[in-house]
Amino acid sequence: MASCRDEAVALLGRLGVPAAAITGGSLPARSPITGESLAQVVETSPAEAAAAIARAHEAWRLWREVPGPRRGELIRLLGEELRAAKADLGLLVTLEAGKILSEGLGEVQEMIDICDFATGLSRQLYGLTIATERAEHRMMETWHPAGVVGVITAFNFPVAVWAWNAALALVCGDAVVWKPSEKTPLTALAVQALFGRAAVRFGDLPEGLCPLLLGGRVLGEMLVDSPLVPVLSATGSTAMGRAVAPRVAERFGRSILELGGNNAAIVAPSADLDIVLRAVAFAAMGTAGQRCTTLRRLIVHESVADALLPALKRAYASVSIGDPREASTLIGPLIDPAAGAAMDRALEAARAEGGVVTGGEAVEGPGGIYRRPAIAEMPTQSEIVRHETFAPILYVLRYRTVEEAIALHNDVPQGLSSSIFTNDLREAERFLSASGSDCGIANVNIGPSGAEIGGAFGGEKETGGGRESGSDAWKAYMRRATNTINYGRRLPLAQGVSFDVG
Ligand code: UN1
Repeated sequence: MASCRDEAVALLGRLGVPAAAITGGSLPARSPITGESLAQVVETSPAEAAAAIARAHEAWRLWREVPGPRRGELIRLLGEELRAAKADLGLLVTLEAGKILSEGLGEVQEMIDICDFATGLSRQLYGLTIATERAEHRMMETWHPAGVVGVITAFNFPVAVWAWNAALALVCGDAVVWKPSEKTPLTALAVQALFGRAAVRFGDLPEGLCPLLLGGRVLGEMLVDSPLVPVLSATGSTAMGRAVAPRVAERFGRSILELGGNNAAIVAPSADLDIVLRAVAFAAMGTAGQRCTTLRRLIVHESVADALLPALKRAYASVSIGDPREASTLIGPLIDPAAGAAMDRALEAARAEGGVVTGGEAVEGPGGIYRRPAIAEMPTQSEIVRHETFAPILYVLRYRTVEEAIALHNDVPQGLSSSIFTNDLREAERFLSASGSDCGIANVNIGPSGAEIGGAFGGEKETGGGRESGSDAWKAYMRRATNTINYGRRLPLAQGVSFDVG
């Protein structure tokens, strides 16, 4: 295999990233595959960031006047650029975030999908007309561009999460200022270059509408605190959300938060175990356990546990771990040594809490941090099970009644995604009902990860309550106005109030 650095430099050149942006800077870009340095990225200074936010605000003032369908044309062109660059950008995601190539390509596909969605949406930014109590009046609501949207993204979906936010925000008439993870500046630069190509083809895009801020926490904090940023969308840990949300609220900004998950699947007695096995393998081990939707808890009925667990352990033992560029690899590296240490600590805690752990050991790879995914059979839903560790650890719990399973399922602080595997209609509908799963995503007979863009994505409780991507998530990127119009010659007041000055 070529060195990650050589491959990355060639890809960045093809994707249109200027060499000056990735040489001699103070932000190191590393590949988790080998641990090697890929580039020294030039950081954005706080003064440059402040100027970029101010420019984005000015650009928004022009962009908000551009008709929605014309704004949609920009996103249609971005989708075309992404289609043309899919192979290169997908491989760059693999090199910088460490996910296997088919997942790197899948992430770019997710960007293309949201561009298609947003292009259609650009002709459907509609409000309601509402019956009014007054004669010769009309009441309606209209949706207007909100302003600058700040987007803070995590390393694990370094490009797709930006696209969910940016594609919607741009057709909604907003400007978008992006602060990606310090761990993935190169994919962000590549997306910026592709966006630049779309902008040139578009023609008259306001200057500075969509800037990129590269660097550390201080830049994210500028977005959090800026009064020029009415909407802040942040993806990351619950700890990050806890720091961000009150600061945005303090200035009456709006935040869209996608924070930690602790996603579970219930396996009922009637479940099709072949489907369970395949779904659990992808949901729990895919992306080396580093999705916010990763399956972390398997709640198995006691009558099927002894049939399912040996098969699952065989799958865990045989899964191929290593260089994610190899076609045969299913599990790539963890993002960095800290992630490996967090996994080791969590497994120690699981043992201390009475768990029996299979797997989890270090695996020799091409230089990065590689771990065999682990299964931890736990006596109870103890502290470590209730905690999100961003690593491939699947905690297994047993249950007797479906009520007990749903109670266990909901008894964690997070509420992102969930599944039940059952062929019993009553159980499935109970799980999806008001007294079932308390998550933002609840599935039947598929795993909790790998959601499509057409639905609203996000979750409750410590997951933060935000919704991105499909359905009517676009509304969070706009401001709503209620309009009442009098087309008569009298002035009736609402609620029958009389106030006659004549
Ligand atoms: C994330 O891990 O931050 O549903 C996003 C999924 C993907 C997105 C995950 N479509 O797993």
